[in-house]
Amino acid sequence: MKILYIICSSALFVGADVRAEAVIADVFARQATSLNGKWNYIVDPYDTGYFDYRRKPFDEDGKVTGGYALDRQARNKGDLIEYNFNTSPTLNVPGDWNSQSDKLFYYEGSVWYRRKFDAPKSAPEHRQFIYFGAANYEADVYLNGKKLGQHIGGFTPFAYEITKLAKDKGNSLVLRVNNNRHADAVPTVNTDWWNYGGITRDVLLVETPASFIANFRARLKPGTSNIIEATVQLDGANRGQAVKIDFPSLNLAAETASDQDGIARFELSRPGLALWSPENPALNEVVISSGDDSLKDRVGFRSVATSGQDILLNGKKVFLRGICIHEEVATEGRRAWSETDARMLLSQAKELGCNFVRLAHYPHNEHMARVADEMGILCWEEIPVYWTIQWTNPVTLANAKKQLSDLIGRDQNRASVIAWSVANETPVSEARTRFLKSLVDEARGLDGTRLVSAAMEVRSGTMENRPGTKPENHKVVDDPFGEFTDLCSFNQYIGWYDGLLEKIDQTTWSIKYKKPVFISEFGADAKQGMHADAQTRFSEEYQAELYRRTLPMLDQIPGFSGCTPWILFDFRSPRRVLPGIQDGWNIKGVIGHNGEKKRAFDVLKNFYATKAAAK
Ligand code: GCB
Repeated sequence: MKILYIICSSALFVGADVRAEAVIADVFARQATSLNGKWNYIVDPYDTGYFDYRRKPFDEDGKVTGGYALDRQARNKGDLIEYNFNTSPTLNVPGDWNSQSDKLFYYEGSVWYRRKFDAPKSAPEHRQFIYFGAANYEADVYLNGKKLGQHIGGFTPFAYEITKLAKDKGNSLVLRVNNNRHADAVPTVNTDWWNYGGITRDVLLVETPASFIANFRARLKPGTSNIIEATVQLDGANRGQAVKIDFPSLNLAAETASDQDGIARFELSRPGLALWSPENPALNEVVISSGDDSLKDRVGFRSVATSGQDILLNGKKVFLRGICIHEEVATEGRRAWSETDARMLLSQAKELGCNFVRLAHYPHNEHMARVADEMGILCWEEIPVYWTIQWTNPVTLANAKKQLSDLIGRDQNRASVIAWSVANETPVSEARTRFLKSLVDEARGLDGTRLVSAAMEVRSGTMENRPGTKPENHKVVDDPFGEFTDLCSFNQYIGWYDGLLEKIDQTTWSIKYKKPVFISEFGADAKQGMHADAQTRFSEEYQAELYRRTLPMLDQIPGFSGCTPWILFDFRSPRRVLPGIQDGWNIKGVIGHNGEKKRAFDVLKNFYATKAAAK
C-alpha cells in the first residue's frame, strides 16, 4: 500500500543512549510504503535476546555481535541458534500486544519484533527512512543486524535514515520493544490507564530525493486575518535552492530561495481568506516543491487567543463544549491507532455536541488531529507528565521536553489543535512548578500561536475570610503554576472523590487567576446498564445526577469557558478492581465499554445544545 507522508529530518538527543533520529513530521505529502501487517515476535521477559549463546551482550559499544537482532537461522545441523523468527508467531502491527494474546494481557517487559521487507529505490541517489508512529515505551531498532538507535517515549514518532544499510531485497528489521514502567520515566510508574505495549502505530518505509522538503509550517500570521506565513525546511540542499509554495484553491503562490540553513520563508496575503472554525472547517490544499521533491497537504488557518476571561477563536468568543478521550477502542479493549478509529471516537464526540476534545493524557496518534481538522473539532493535546514525576531529575525533564517538541513538530500544521497541555494533576511544589514552567517556555518557544495549559488541581479551604462557609465546601484554585498558563484549567471530582452529590450544590469558589476558567475533568463511575436510585454509587442514575448538578454549578463560575468531563468511553485500568462493577475498567465513560450510552450522555448533550444555541 502506498501512503502519502512528509519527512522532517532533525537530530534530537535525549539521555546518553538515544542516537540521532530523523523525525517524520505530521504532513501528508510523500510516497511511502506501509510496513504494517503481521510481524513475527518473541516474548523475552529476561531480555535474553540481548545476548548471544555464550551470554555475551550483543551490542557492547554499539557493535552487534549476537542475539535476536541478527535474525539468524541455523545453517547446518551443528549450528546452535536458540531462536527463530521465521517460525515464531505473529502480531499485527500497528497494535498493542496485550489485546492480541491472552498470555500478553498483563505483560510488561520486552517483546522482539521482526519484519522482512524489500526496499528497491526508484533512483540510485534517493534516500530512505524507516518511520514509526510510536512504540510503547522504549524501542531498540536494528536493520540487517546493525543498530539504528533507541527511542524513549511511547507516544511520539521516530525515524531513522537507512539509505546506506537498506538492500533491494530481504531486509530484516528487528525491534526490541519494552514497556516496563520506570520511576524516572514520563509517565512514571503509576497511572490510571492500561500500559499497552508494542508497536502501536504505523510503520512506513519512506523514499526521498537526495535533497528534499524536510518539513514546513504554514499558519496565519499572528495579529492578522489574511496573511499566511510559511516556513519550509530543506534537507540536503545548498543555499539558494528554489522553493515554491502554492495554494491552488486560493489562487496564491510564491517562490523564493533557501538560506544557508536550507530554510525558505514566505509571507502571502490573501484578502477574504476563509478562516477555519468548527462551523466551517475550511482546509486549503498546499503544494510545496523544490528540486525533484514536492509534497501536498491540507491546512486550515485560524487564530486562537485569550482576552481577559474569554477564549477567542478568530477574534470571537468561543465556549469549549468538550469531552476527554483516551486513545482506546473500548468495545475491543485495545489501543486505537487508525484513521477509522479516530473517526469513530470523534464522531461520538460530535454526536454529544462537542466542538472540543481533550486528548488525554499523552500524544494520541496523528490521525486524531487530522480527522479533527476535517470534522471541525478543536483539540487539546497533552504529554504524559502525569501525577508524580521526578521533578529534579534533568533526564526526566529532557525526556518530557522531547515528547513535547516531537508532538508540536508533528501537529504544528493542524488548525484543530489549539492548546498544548504540559501536565495533569501534579502536586504543588517548587521543583514541580520549575519543571512545568520550563515545559511552558519550551512550548511557547516552538509555537507562540497556541494556548499553553495543564490540568491543575483544586484545594479546599478559605482564601479569604468567608464567614458561614464550611472550609471543605469552599474550593480554591491558587496553584502558583497558574501564573504561567493561558487557561486556568483544573480537574475537580466534587460528588465522587470529594463528598456526595449534595456537596456539589453547596460549593463556592475562589479562583486566583483572572483567566478563562476551564474544567478539564469531572465525573463519576457508572456501570452501563446498572440502574438504581441517584444515591447509589456506580449506577447510571448517580452519574447522570452528578452531571445534572455539576454543569449548572460550573456555569456560575465567572469566566467559565468550557469543560471536558471525564470521559467519552470507559477505559481499561488495572487500578479498577471492584468485582462485578469495574473488573479492570475505569467506568467513568458516558459511553460504556460495551458501546452503549449511559444516561449522563444525554444530560451532557442537552447542556451542550443549550450552550450552542446561546451563542
Ligand atoms: C483523574 C485523572 C484521570 C483519572 C480520573 C479518575 O483525576 O486525571 O487520569 O482516570 O481522575 O477516574 O479517577
